[in-house]
Amino acid sequence: MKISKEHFKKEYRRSLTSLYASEIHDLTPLEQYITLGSVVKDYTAQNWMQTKKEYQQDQAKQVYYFSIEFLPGKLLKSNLLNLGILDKVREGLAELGVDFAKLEAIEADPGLGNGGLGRLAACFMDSMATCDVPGNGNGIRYRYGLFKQKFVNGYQVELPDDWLRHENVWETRRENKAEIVRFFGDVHLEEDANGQIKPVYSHTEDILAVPYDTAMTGYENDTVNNLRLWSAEIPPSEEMDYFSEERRKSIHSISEMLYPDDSNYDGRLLRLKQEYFFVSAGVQSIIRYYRKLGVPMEHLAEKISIHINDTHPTMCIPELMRILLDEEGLSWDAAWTITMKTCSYTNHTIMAEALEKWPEQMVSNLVPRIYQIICEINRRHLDSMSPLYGVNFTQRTAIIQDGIIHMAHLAIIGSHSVNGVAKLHTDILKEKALHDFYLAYPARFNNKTNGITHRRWLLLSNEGLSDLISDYIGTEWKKKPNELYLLKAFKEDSVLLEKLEQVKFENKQRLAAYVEETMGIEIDPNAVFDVQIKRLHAYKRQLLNVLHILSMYLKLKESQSGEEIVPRVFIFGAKAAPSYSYAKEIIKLINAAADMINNDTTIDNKIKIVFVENYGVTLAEKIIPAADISEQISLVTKEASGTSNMKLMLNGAITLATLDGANVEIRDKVGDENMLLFGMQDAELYHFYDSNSYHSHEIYDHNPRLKRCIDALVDGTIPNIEAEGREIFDSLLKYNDEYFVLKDYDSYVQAQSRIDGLYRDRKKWNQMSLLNIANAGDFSSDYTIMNYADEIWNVHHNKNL
Ligand code: 26V
Repeated sequence: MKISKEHFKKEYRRSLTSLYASEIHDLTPLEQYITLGSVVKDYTAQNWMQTKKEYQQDQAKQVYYFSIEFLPGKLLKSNLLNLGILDKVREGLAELGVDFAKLEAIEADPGLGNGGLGRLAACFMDSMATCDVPGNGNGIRYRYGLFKQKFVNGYQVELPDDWLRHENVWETRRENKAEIVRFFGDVHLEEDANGQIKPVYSHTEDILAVPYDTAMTGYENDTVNNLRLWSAEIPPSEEMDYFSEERRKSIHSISEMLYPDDSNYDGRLLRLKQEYFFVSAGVQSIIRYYRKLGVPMEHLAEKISIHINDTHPTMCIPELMRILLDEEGLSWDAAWTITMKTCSYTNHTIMAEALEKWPEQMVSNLVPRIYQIICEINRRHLDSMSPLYGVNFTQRTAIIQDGIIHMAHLAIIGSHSVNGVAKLHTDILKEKALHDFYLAYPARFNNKTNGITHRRWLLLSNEGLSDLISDYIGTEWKKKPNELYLLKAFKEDSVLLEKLEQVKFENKQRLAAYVEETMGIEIDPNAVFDVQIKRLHAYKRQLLNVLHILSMYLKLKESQSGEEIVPRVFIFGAKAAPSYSYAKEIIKLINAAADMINNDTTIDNKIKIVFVENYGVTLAEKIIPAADISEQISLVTKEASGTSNMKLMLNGAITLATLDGANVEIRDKVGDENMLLFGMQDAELYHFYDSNSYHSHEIYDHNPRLKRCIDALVDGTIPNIEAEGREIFDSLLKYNDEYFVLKDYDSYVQAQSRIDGLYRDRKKWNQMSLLNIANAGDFSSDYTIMNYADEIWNVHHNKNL
């Protein structure tokens, strides 16, 4: 975008006059931020309109990415970067006496997701716009995002995330694009005047779905796509009922808050309502757009692709069927062919507890017409499969079994593509978790390894490293991130290696200052910063990390010789689902260990633990550039992909990992020698499962060092640990350690013990770090998106990347 600094300053002044009728220095920082936001939004508006016009004129095929979560992070700086005016705006503001960093800090971080799934959706939005993919996001505008986390006495406490308290400058409410979503009531089929069978509804409860659109700007390409989030409101026909408190509450509750649970499937009616709400509004608005194109319905799949991000939006399939059958009057077979060609599905977890299964009763009561259609899909599926595969096999793939609707089954049966999110994960889907479906529909299964946008996760959050890279290999890599491999040529360049070390050091200093200011903990930027940032889950094994810290600490205390270790700062960021008590106990354990270790003056600050409160996208942007070690230590087969592994690698951290999820692809890129691998591999784990031969007690009994750490949970070693210590102890011994923490412990400690030696050899360390950065470009979500575009959606993208 061609905008001069002077032009920007003029616009900024004009905007603040029109918004506040005040002088610049009379504005509060919030008002200044809103002024800046409105100027930037204006800048995107032209391109936004133009992009929409071009898509319409070209009748370009559009992708609709349906996701119940989007975690975009703050948008001010990313919009400026993508518009190509970040530096100009910063300078312009400085000349006006305004501190950009202060304004940036004011923006609310929209926490409309739990973790990896929602963040992936946001990276994909960024990459679709950048790769010129005509892509639309479709989700829910939650009034409250994921809870704000506080620690009180070491325990997690949840507070509401009132992210819309101040104006959201990025969104545009589009009341004229609202849709009606029907719930409850009765439905029966009747023949209309033309002899068509049509459903007749009575006693339904209708909700108005109002879209709020947010511009998704592409990187220096003038493309602006749309993220559409729906808000539930009272339909105009019911304004008379506005004063019915109960009805008003029940409507608003639909888009009131994000469910904070990614640890367990929770079959609540409100959640099912949320799912149908954004699915129905989204699919209706797609068809409304499509009708205007004047292309026959039979060609829908040539113009529209609907992507189902995990099973939450699976009702896209019966909802599209409903519209094609009931509103468009198509035959079942015609409607089914179109629906299958249009829809595709991504699976994000194999954890059985997470798979969505709804009671038939609940679905038939809440969305009776959708229920009828699901039953018919199921009936036809069974009828067509049984003769080919026999009754038993077919029954295992049924959508409805014993009064339960299996959403993943519906998603697979109604889609032309089913993908996993990393090689290992897709192999597990094919060979284990979804094996029956793979036998029936082998051509549908494919892998799309996750990616991350290198714009947010390097250009924006690590400017020092970005500039250093550009000094050596030019700036082409910003548009073609795999060109980062050019850095490999500088592996022996000691000047670059030292500069790399210096950039990391400065990032660590910045994080240290933040930690000191917000938590009062002093940490030394010369220490190794060892980072584990992700949701708190037993399978991710934060406990393994803590047990190792305890063993390091106890060893340090017990060794009279004063063994020299490189000082270490262990950094954690993690929220636990409010109902996941085991995860909360681990949080308490980490905080108690932090209190004990951080305040023990006898260990000479050799170990520190920092557990940041309220981990989210904004904190990730501060922590990742400062990381030396990336902890990716899930039990093998359990982490579908992981994406913090990619972000940390891109910022030069060394990965300490099991061969799980996308760690496998990271190993394939950087090689074993530039990572710290440990732990069981999948075959060994399956052997334990098959032979039932794992007994954690045996390991405990034969490993005194490990025993000492585990005993510390219950023997009073750690102050302020009580019931939770016992619960964790029991999970490991009495309940046989479901996630094989004890099994992998020795191997983890060994991998950990290599770190000091490697870090002391700074040249070697910096080389490893450089090679990690050089190999991380392939994990840009730009490539992932181009693969989706080519192999699943069959849509246009900018091949020049
Ligand atoms: C995870 C788990 C694991 C513990 C037991 C129950 C349960 C329930 C739900 C979930 C999360 C499901 C969806 C999800 O967020 N998956 C994440 O998706 C990321 C993006 O593909 C991927 O990188 C993560 O590995 C995956 O956990």
